[in-house]
Amino acid sequence: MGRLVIVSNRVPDPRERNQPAGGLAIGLADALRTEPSSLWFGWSGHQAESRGGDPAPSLDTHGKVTYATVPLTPAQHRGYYQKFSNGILWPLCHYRLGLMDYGRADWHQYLDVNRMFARVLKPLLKPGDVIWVHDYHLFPLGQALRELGVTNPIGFFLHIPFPPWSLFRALPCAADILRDMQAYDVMGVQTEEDAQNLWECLHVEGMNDPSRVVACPIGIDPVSFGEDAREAFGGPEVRRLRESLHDEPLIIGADRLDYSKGLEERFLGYERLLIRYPEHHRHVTYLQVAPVSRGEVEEYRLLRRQLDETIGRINGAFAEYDWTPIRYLTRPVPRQTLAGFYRLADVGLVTPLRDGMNLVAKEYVAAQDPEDPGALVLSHLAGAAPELSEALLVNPHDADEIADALHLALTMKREDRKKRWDALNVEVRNTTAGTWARDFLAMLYKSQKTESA
Ligand code: ADQ
Repeated sequence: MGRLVIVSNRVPDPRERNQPAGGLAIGLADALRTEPSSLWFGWSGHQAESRGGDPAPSLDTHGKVTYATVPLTPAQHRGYYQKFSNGILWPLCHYRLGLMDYGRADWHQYLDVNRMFARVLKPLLKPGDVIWVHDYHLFPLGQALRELGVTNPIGFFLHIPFPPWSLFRALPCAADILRDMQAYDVMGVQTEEDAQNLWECLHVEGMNDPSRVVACPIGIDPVSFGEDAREAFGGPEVRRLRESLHDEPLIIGADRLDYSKGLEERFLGYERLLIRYPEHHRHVTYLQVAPVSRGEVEEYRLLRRQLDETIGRINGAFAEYDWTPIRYLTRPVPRQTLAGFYRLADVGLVTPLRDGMNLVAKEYVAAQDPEDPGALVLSHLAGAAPELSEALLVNPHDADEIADALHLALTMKREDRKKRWDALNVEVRNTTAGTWARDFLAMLYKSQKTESA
């Protein structure tokens, strides 16, 4: 049997204890544990000037996984990664057309980097390998590999939402991307809505086989996450946090500092809670952990400044000399410590304006004490919402709705919390990182058999 070859923009450094906060690396690391052997290919995270020709990949084997990485030149990093991937595709796929800043040179850089990845990867491939490409940075990679003569099965999974044709067609190179994507044997997205949107777009560009587009929601490893949460709960960080709260309730949020996560709207929702339900003054604390992400992109710098201002304003207006309504950290917190914080928190607050899935919502559920679980307040625009329909679902644009849901969550009786959590927990245990990878790969293998039949 061949290897599983994973291709993603960033490849995690297996020696780093604290991986950057990012859903893709976490979902895949959980899924890879069950694979007999695999190759993980992508960008090293470093930049280096070109010495002419393609870079040679660095190979590093840890256990069953070989990591093969290449650096990018500063010009590639800017055009392919910062501009085209994060300044054009990311806002477009999160329905934020107004933030899309298109430039044709960036599109060409994006294509060139995808072709370079294909040229460097091809000699590392073996005949039985199955290739699984991840995310919006690599839409054209499958086609670039096919043009080099690669005939192995190639699947693609998109971790972020896919918008409808009426929006996607605003991208000047939409048709090129959709034509290139048809090189993939299977294309997976997080939800039925994304699958419908992608299928509609591919169909406009001439594809006639809907069975190649599948909804395959990602999950976490709930058992190991639950264990991490229990262990961290007894540790020094959770003890310090607990002692600082003096038995008063805690609301927790944890997101990369990204405009898709709805942080500004969430703070305004919390402010509405303090305005409309003053009984929570001097009692409730909201801890938001939001590690800085993509700090070199202008939009993210602006967002950070705006959040600093909003939090300063809310704390300035409501704080007492012995109570701070919002505690805000822009450093990453180790994932295990975060698991302990989730277990301690009475409310998990997850309100993205759009999100492919949102693993934090699932992690919050997995971390709870089954006898006395907290309540989850979740945006109905997160990809996780159809599965986690027993959460307190809110529209993240409606500050009053967030305030009402927070009040309900803070005052909910234990039996009600338990009933909701039981239903949520069933979902989190049914769809895991393991079932996600297994289901997707089963479809990829099946497509191979159908083709050769
Ligand atoms: P992300 O946008 O990164 O992922 P998410 O799914 O929530 O979003 O995953 C974030 C991960 O980082 C979680 O595992 C979380 O625990 C961790 N994390 C968040 N804040 C952290 C912090 N402060 N410190 C340490 N760790 C932190 C993308 C898509 C999502 C999709 C995933 C997986 O945008 O929609 O769910 O990929 O497909």
